[in-house]
Amino acid sequence: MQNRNPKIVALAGGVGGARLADGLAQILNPGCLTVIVNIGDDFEHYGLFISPDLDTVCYTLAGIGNPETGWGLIDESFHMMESLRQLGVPDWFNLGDRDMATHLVRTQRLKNGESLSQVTSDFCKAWGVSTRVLPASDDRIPTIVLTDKGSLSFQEYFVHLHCEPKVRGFYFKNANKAWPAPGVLESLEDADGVIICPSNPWVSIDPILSVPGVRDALARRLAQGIFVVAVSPIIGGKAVKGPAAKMFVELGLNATSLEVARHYQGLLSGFVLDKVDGHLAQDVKQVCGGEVLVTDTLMRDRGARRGVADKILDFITKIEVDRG
Ligand code: FO1
Repeated sequence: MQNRNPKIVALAGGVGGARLADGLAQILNPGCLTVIVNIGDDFEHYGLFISPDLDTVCYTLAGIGNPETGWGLIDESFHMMESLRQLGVPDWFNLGDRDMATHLVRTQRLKNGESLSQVTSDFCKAWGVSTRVLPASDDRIPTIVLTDKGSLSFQEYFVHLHCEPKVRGFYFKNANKAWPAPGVLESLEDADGVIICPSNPWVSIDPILSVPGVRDALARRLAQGIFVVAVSPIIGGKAVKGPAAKMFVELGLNATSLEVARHYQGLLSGFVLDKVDGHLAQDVKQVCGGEVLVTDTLMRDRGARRGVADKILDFITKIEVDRG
């Protein structure tokens, strides 16, 4: 990338995506980073509209996210949950007392007819987040997890049933009728580079790619020569966090970075492997358009997030320069 301030678009889901987005935001000048976030985890609970991945990304970028869980707020309490339990309502989804403000205001504004992207933009201003955070769509596209226990809503599968059912497939309900949120296609058309964050390919990234126009925009930009790189969420055959590796195995695939690269085949010009998986570099090169970065990709703290982001941006810049 010739220019100093590359315009980067990051596709992100849960915790891994939020962490890399935070690393990128620490390096890139304001206005250079757009994060397009998964909304397939969104659901209605106690009459509240809850958008977990948007909140995880925004809280992490704002530096107020709970570093242990990766979701919800730091310094949180759960007194409301105790009162809910006394009232005998389901208590498997923990809503923090501070976090409740987000769900109450989002629900009120969506019921007043505002869009999820407008609410998200105002929340970012309120939380001091200068990075542009966009929901993949303002429409509802709930991820349905097809399992040996039947079709489950994402949170039912992920939280209530602790990812135990065996997955057979995924369905992004109403995706074919959805529209990309304002700015999503524009940011991809304007990007100097796109980074697919180390999020779950099946239930964080695929839902974003299922929004009509997004996958085509990515393929078009790739053909125009911009750099599209994916970062593996699987290291040494295990997911850093969550059920990604288990899902690959249950779908009859190997739980490896190579399978992750294959999952995105046709959309990539490069791939980022953790050092533990350096032996897969040659095979991954065949699959992902030839450029592979092997580095330490674990993001244990904010400094490590910045370090990983720095190496990825150098990687992209180097390739852009080599291509001339
Ligand atoms: N994940 C859990 O495993 N248990 C919870 O009780 C839980 C509550 C919760 C509340 C608000 C929120 O924004 C996220 C929450 N998450 C919880 C995470 C949520 O399930 C996300 O969808 C996953 O992190 C996947 O991205």
